[in-house]
Amino acid sequence: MKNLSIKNKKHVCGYVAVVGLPNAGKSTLMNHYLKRKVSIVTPKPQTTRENVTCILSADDYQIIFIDTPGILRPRYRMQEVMTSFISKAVDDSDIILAMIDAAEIKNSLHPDITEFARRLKHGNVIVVINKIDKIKKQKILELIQLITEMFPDAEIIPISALDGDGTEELLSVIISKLPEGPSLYPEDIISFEPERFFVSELIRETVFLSTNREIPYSSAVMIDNFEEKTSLVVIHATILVEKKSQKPIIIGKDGSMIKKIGIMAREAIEEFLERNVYLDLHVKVRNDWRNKDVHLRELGLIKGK
Ligand SMILES: Nc1nc2c(ncn2[C@@H]2O[C@H](COP(=O)(O)OP(=O)(O)OP(=O)(O)O)[C@@H](O)[C@H]2O)c(=O)[nH]1
Ligand SMILES: [Mg+2]
Repeated sequence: MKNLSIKNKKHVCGYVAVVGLPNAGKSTLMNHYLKRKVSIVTPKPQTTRENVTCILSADDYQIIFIDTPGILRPRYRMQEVMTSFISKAVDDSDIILAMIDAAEIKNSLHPDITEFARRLKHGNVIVVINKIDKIKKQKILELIQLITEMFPDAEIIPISALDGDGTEELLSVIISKLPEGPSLYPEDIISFEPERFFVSELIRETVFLSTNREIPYSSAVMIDNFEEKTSLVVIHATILVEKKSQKPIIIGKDGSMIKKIGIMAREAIEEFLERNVYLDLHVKVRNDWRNKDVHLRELGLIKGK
C-alpha cells in the first residue's frame, strides 16, 4: 500500500540556481540541506569559485541546486570566469534563490544586488534573507518591506542557514514552484563532481582558513595523484601561489604552516571520504595564474579546449 501511495503522489524535479553576494551563506545552505559538506564554507568572501551541483532527493521531489560563486565585479580573468558560471546557472534554472545577508543590509540593498535584480529576467525568484540569527526580530519585517520594493514578484523567505531556522519552509516553497516530472538522477547521487574535486576544495578551504590578506585569493589547489590502496588513500597535491614571495608564507617558519595545513586538510578529507588518508602537499609558483587561461584551464576553471 505504501509504495502505491508514493507512486500516485505528484513528483517534482528541477534546477535551482543559488546566487548572491559573496559570503551570503549560499554554500552553508547547501550543506545544511544535503547534511554533508558538499560545498566549502569559510568566513572569507569569494570562497566558492565554480558551480557546485548539490542534489537533494526524496520520495516526491528531486531538487538540483547549483551553488554559485558570489556576485562581484570582475577584476581579473578568474573572476570573469566565476561570473560566467553564475549566468550559466541562472540561464539553466527553473527557480532562482537570490540570497541576501540580513546583517549586511543597512537602509538600502547593495548596488550589486539591485543591479543583479534588474538583470534577472526570470519569473521564478525566491529571495532568501539569510543570517536572521544575527538580527533583531522586528528588523526582519523592515527588511521584507525593503526587499518587496526591489523584487515585487518574488517570494521572500527569512532563514538562518546556520541553525536551520526557516529552511523547511523554504524547501516547501521551492517544491511548490518546481515543475512536475520524474527524477533526472539516481537518488543516491548528491553531486556530479569527482572525489578529486572535493579533495582539492577541502585543501583550498584549509588554505582559506589558515592564511590571510591576499594569500587565500592567490592560491589554488591541484591534485597530482589520487590512489586508493587497501588500507588508505594516498593523495599528492600542489598548492599554487601567484608570486614567489607567497611561497614562504604558505610554507611557514621551518615548514610549520604547510604542516598545519596538511594536518587540518587530511582530517577534513578523511571525514569526507570515510577512509584513512596520506596527504603530501607541495607549493609551487605559477606567476599571475589568475589572469592566464592556460592555468585556469589546468585547474579546471575553464572547461573544454
Ligand atoms: N550567523 C550566521 N552565519 C552564517 C549563516 N549562514 C552562513 N554563515 C556564515 O557566513 C560565512 C560565509 O558562508 P558561505 O556559505 O561560505 O557563504 P557563500 O555565500 O557560499 O560565500 P561565497 O562562496 O564566498 O560566495 C561563513 O562563515 C558561514 O558560517 C547564518 O545563517 N547565520
Ligand atoms: Mg560559497
